[in-house]
Amino acid sequence: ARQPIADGAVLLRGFARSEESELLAALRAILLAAPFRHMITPGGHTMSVAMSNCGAVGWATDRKGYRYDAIDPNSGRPWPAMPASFVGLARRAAAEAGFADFRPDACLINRYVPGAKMSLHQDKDEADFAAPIVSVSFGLPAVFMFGGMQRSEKPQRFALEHGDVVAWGGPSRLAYHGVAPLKDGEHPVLGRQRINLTFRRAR
Ligand code: MD5
Ligand code: FE
Repeated sequence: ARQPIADGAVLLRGFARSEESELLAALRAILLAAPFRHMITPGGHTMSVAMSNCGAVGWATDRKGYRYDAIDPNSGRPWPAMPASFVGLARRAAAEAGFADFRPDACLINRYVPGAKMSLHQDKDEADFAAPIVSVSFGLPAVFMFGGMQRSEKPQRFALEHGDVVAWGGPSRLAYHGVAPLKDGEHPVLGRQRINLTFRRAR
């Protein structure tokens, strides 16, 4: 079902479930070429979320700042290509949410283990905020925090579960958001982790 959760944000419960085995097989192949790593923030903190990317460009952070780059800094090679199954899912989800012709060029892959979190932030390293961001959740459920246009606004909380997809566009594209510390548990498919695919038009 298509569930509006904020101005411009649409939750598609279970949207990725029917293709999960194909998506997760493609994900495993990506991670062999570009394994998860804990990146360092410009402030010198090691992120609790482990990350990788696929696509023409990938998001990365280090002491020098945040950026999108075609090269994986750990391997010196280009990020793995975005599989057709990923592009197709992101495009269909965006269209279902009302965003026609989404052409993602970056897919950030986030891995949360119990205790890992993402503090409130805005996604603003992309060139064009007209394109939505499509996020796909797999594995353990997470409590997602959706704030407003100011960090001081008290965030709304809601659960994101295995196979859920959210398209964030319009006014929600630049809203503050984050993920509460992951609660321990065991997911039948992915075990003790949550994986989130975040599709973006970066360039
Ligand atoms: C996650 N990742 O669950 C989320 C999914 C990130 C990140 O936030 O930056 O890697 S993307 C959620 C998102 C994107 C753009 C806008 C909004 C949420 N929002 O308005 O709430 O690992
Ligand atoms: Fe974000």
